[in-house]
Amino acid sequence: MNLADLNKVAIAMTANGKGILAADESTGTIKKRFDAINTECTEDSRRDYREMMFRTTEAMKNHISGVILYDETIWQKAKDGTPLVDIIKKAGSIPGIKVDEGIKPLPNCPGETVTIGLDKLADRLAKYYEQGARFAKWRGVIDIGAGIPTATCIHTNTHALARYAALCQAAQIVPIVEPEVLMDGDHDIDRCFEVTTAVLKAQFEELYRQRVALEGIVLKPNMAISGKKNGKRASVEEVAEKTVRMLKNCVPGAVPGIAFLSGGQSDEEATAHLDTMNKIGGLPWNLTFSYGRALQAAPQKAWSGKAENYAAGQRAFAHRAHMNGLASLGQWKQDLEKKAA
Ligand code: 5MM
Repeated sequence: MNLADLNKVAIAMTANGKGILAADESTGTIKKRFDAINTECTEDSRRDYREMMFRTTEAMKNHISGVILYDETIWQKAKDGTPLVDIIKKAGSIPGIKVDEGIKPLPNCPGETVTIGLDKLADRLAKYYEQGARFAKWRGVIDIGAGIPTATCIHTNTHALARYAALCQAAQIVPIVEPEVLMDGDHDIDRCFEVTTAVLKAQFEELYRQRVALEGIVLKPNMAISGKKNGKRASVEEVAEKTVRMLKNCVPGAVPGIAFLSGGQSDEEATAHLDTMNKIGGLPWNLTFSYGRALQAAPQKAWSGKAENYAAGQRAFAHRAHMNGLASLGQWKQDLEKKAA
């Protein structure tokens, strides 16, 4: 492992003013997104849609440090035959790859899951490196509900994430470590804070046990936030203050950068939360975005699977990338959203 090079990549992934585009929806998930915009989900339509974003050159150059790809996409070629990976690289962005193989029920823990994909991971990582991937992603899923998460679920998922991270670094690939605590329930922000704190503490303990070099990872956490079904949602200020407090308590300063998932927040909420945290400032790591839905909902709607909407889709993507780029610097203003509307 060359730690200096891993550290350089991790720093570039969370560079000032930039963040990560999570475009790694598995085929089932992208189908759901396409169903919502009445678009047929085929290999070509998935390619066209993703190519549209990757060719939004200025936004990619200025605000997107890296793109997380799904296995299908990393091997795909654009309409003109250029590999999609080359388009991403030409735009100055780093190609990355989702390497987990999804979630399965966790035995003896009703309602909980474990993320799979460790078998033969070393071989797959070597092939992805050859294809241009310089970072990877693995998402553990932890739900909050009555009697969950169990200690078994937290241990099993954080252990798998640490094993994945160690294998990535051995393959000279920066691991994005994503232990996601879902915001689907009716819990309040303090319950999310408590569970996420337990998960992050366990995560760094497991990373330590697997001898993962923290200078060569990027953490992708959820924010401390109210569950979607909670009637009394915490304010932007409370989310920012509690998330920063939680991270300061759990994440060592050796980690170069933290890139949040959006988790089902609205586009503007995800931007406002990130911006407010960066306005607090004085943090040991860069705080940025690694958003899927909060970056793509607008361009998906604008494009709606129609070639004539290509430019509108690119404008919508460029706008969200710009807004989140500003938020990563604490320079976003709500007026900028209104002006674009
Ligand atoms: C883009 O969605 C990713 C893949 O999901 P599936 O494996 O379920 O298809 C997902 O892991 C994503 O990278 C993160 O959850 C962040 O996306 P959001 O939408 O939460 O910002």
